[in-house]
Amino acid sequence: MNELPLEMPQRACNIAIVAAEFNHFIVQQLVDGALDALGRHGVSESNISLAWVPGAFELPLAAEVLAGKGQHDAVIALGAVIRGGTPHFDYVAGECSRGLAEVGLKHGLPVIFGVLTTDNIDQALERAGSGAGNKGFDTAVAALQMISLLDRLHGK
Ligand code: INI
Repeated sequence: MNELPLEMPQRACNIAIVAAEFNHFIVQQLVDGALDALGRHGVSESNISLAWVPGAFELPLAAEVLAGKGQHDAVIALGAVIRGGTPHFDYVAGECSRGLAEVGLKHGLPVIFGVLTTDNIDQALERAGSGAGNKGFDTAVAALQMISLLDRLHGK
């Protein structure tokens, strides 16, 4: 059997983060978690770019433009869509996830879904805490694991 386990990349990586300003107090914690994870895994700050968009609905377009530049090994999209906060939760969350998946498949690039979709603020805060309970941290780890996997699948 040829098994490809989850691994961290053995090279320098360029990472783009796109983050939604809406529910900023939660999303900033996701950004901090992602930066923490990238730093712990040896990604230098100069190899990370961070772009803010107004809300989660705008994340796919920013991800698409960044992916098209071909300068990044992965795009991490961070946001928080809270059901209680909007009557159009399903449209915002649905279009965001659909759009991000489309960008990843179009460019063959890891586009990582770090958008919280919760019923209320408490659930979002639970997932944006410090350390292990931070979805931003997890998404950064997933980005690095996918970079490593794609390197191996491409025979690099
Ligand atoms: N954007 C979010 O990121 N989270 C939300 O919870 C949210 N709510 O509640 O509406 C939200 N709306 C804004 C949306 O993403 C767009 O920025 C806006 O519709 C302009 O296109």
